[in-house]
Amino acid sequence: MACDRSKGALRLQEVTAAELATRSGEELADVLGIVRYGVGGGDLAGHDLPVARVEVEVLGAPADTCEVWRCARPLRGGRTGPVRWRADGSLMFLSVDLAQATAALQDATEAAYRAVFAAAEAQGYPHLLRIWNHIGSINDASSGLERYRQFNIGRQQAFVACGRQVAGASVPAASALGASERAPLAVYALATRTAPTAIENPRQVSAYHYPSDYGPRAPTFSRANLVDLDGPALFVSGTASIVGHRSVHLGDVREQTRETLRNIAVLLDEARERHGAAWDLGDLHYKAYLRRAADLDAVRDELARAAGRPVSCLSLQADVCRAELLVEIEAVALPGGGR
Ligand code: 3EB
Repeated sequence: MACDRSKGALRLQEVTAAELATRSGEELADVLGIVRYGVGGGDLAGHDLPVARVEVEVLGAPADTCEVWRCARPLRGGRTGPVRWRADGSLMFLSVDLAQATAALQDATEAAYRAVFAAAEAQGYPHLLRIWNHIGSINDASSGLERYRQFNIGRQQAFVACGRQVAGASVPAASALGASERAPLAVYALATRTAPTAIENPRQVSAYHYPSDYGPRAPTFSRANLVDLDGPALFVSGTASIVGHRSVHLGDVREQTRETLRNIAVLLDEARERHGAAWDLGDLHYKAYLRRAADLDAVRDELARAAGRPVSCLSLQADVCRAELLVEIEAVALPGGGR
């Protein structure tokens, strides 16, 4: 499977773990990193690759579906502390192996983020473009505080400790979802050599300015991040049915999906008006996280309707970080379509 530059510098594919297990190291030489979904099931053994293990159930696709990030350049890879990484000269994929999974969530989060920052800086990719977070039992409270709120404290502490801004243009795009209680924290990320451009949503309060009703420390993420990867690429953060800072359409998954897609459409308007990057909803590759597996058809239906054509969407059962939210949707637009 030789690299095909005509398809763009970065591609995202879905492949089952069973199929990946049959591939030789040579065939995986252009793989930047892998995200292995599914509750339980084996790890991807044998290959010296960063593999993020995300303990959520896949909906409407094989239970062992993996996302495979491929690129068109020679790769380097290694391990820095608990972080396994590969990098292609402009982009770095990082996955944290959490040895300290028994630590309190706030401390485990701070340690994971410090490790990501250290590994990215050591390799010359200091800009965090996109971070994905999966927190086991995300809506449960332990020591009196919801686990998502504990996570937000640890995340912000790591940014401050590492001299990073916790608001404004350098804040990474992100998602934060639940996972099986067996997997307390999974963190994986993309980092770049050159600074991306964060985009905020004028319909929403920036998450890093949320009032303290949502926790003692605000979440540290931007609504989207735009970057040049041999052409413009857009990473849309996990997006939900939030207007201002409030959750809207409580209990109605179709309305929540429509509001979420309005929010994503507004981010595309911002990308077009401010940065000249022209995408519409039909150009994106989506990932949808559903609190209730039974909502799959409703979410797919609303997505196809809003996009105006069938779009690719990997759907997963995962709790969303506010207990009243039923769906969160993220997206990417890659140069050349990225498939
Ligand atoms: C929201 O808009 C919904 O804490 O990193 C979306 C994306 C959400 C990222 C995060 C949280 C995060 O607040 C939740």
